Amino acid sequence: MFPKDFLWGGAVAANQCEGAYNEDGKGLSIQDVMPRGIKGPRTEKPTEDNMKLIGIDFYHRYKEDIKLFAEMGFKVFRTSIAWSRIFPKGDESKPNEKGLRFYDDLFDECHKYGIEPLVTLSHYETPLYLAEHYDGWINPKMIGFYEKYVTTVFTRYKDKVKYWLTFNEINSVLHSPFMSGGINTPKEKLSQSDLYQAIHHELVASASAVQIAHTINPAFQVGCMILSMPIYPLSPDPSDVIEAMKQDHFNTFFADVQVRGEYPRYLNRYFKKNNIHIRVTEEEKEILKNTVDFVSFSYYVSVCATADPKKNVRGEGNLLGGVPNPILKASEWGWQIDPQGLRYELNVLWDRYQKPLFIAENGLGAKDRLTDDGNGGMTVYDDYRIEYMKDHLIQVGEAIEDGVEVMGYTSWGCIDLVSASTAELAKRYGFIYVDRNDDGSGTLNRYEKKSFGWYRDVIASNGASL
Ligand code: BGP
Repeated sequence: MFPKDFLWGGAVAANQCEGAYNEDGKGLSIQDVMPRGIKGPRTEKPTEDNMKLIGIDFYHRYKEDIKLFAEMGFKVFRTSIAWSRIFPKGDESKPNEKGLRFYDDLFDECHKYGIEPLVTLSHYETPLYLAEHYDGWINPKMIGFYEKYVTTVFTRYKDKVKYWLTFNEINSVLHSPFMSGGINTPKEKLSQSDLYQAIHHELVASASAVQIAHTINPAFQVGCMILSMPIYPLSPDPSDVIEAMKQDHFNTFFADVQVRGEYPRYLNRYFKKNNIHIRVTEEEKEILKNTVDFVSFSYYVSVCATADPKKNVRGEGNLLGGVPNPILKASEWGWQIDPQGLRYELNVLWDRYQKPLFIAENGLGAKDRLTDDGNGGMTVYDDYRIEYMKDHLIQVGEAIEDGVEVMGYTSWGCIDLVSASTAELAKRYGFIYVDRNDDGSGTLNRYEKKSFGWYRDVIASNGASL
């Protein structure tokens, strides 16, 4: 049984849906020069083939979209604030009023329908200027810029937003230093010490944001957000089990610091072995003690790990790939589908932290086909998406029965948007189809898919219809 105040909803990120990349004083973000996602090289300047520059035009159509979310019965809507709308370069002393006003209107629109916003402060959209002039989170000055930004938005939206997330999938910086950490130094040239120094700065900034948030409004609930991915041993060989444990440490250490307020000991060993040195001041250690109120995470895939180099052939899967599981099927993009892994992950995180959990992302990216609905309209018969979500939500219900405290679930890309990893529009996640294609064609009109009505029923019955 889902708790009666369970927060059902959907999630997007500003850079993947808003478009309007240079309107109303917005500065460039790193996404404006990433036309190929993480797969391809960045460009010097924004180029027309970058689907994110227009996105799904959410910036101008959010009223229509939020109305549709309300029709599905959303209790919560997760989006991010584009940092470069508020501080166009990132290091200014004064914020951009037009940017602030946009989010005022957006949050007001949510409240009109009783939808609670859940806001990610930094979702892969560092101001480009900070990447190019400061090398992103390698530079300790980033902490101050971030503090200024979060103080500005916490103060402005004090009475409009209650739930906040500090950094989207904070652990993904291990894989994508530019996208996740605004680090301009090419990955190949980035030393491990610099990478972990950048991570340290983000962790300090995250803890500092928690402290600032609670000073501005003690009722604020601030969460961390990690890319979660169970790592199973590929075989019962104990060496594989240990390998899986070691790989898992790289996912969990971020949350360990954010939830427990200090670095876990297992990291010391890794640092020593790899000659990694980072600067941590006494003052920073104190700041880290400002721990989060809840733990949020994305869940799409599980992977396997093996100690046998011959079998260690990695596959695809939500930024941090792994060895494919021979038992599981995969999506069209090679992301393996494992609903029970979600129950497992919920139990593991609950046992580890005893903090309320929030599933901030989960969903199926697929190639949808818009067809006649037989009544003069158009729709997508996305039974595969319904099956995916049903299977996963049943496992959320199981975890709740196991005793795990789950606050809510926001399905990723509740309306079609641009993919983070590949920057395509063809990889669709939504309950709402958006007519826009990767060649730039399309009316931008919205159409309800079959899953739209299905999710509405799930929410209306508080999960009983699953
Ligand atoms: C997560 C990101 C999202 C999102 C999602 C799906 O990694 O937080 O921004 O896009 O994965 O990934 P993709 O868009 O690559 O399919």
